[in-house]
Amino acid sequence: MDAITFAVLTISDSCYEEPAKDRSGPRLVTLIGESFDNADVIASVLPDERDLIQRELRKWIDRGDVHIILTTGGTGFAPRDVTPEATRPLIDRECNQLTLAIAMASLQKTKFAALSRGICGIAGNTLILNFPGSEKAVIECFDVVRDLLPHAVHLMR
Ligand code: MTE
Ligand code: CU1
Repeated sequence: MDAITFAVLTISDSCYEEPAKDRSGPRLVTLIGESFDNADVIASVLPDERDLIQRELRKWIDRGDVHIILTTGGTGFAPRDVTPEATRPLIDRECNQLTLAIAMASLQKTKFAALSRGICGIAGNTLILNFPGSEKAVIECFDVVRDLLPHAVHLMR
């Protein structure tokens, strides 16, 4: 298996103001490192601003060498939660079953999973997954997709 390049985007007003508060982004970076010997990871933090989120996602998609983007945060019902709205226009092909797999596993952990509006889809050669913002949620969601990702990347190459 060739190297997989990941990008992790933390989307949170409070983590943007105070990056030390971000636990889910660094947790995802750690989980990726523990799960794949051959992964490269880039990461950044943005506030809940649709235009800024789209610009960062577009930059990574256009690089052409980022296989997977994991976002964390901004999927809920709060007025400033716009991660799915920022993601959706960039997606060429929605991955509804991946969204469903994450939702089903998450609902077995907590009924509050019904309050995430996160989506999954392919933009160019890049798979984008929206995870919720808590550290607990990213651990649970990453666990669902971990085994699927190498094959997904293989199919997209
Ligand atoms: N999914 C999993 N697997 N585990 C969780 O703890 N928390 C939920 C939900 N999805 C949760 C989850 C909660 S409480 C909320 S409010 C929504 O994700 C939205 O989270 P976000 O606004 O931080 O993206
Ligand atoms: Cu919540």
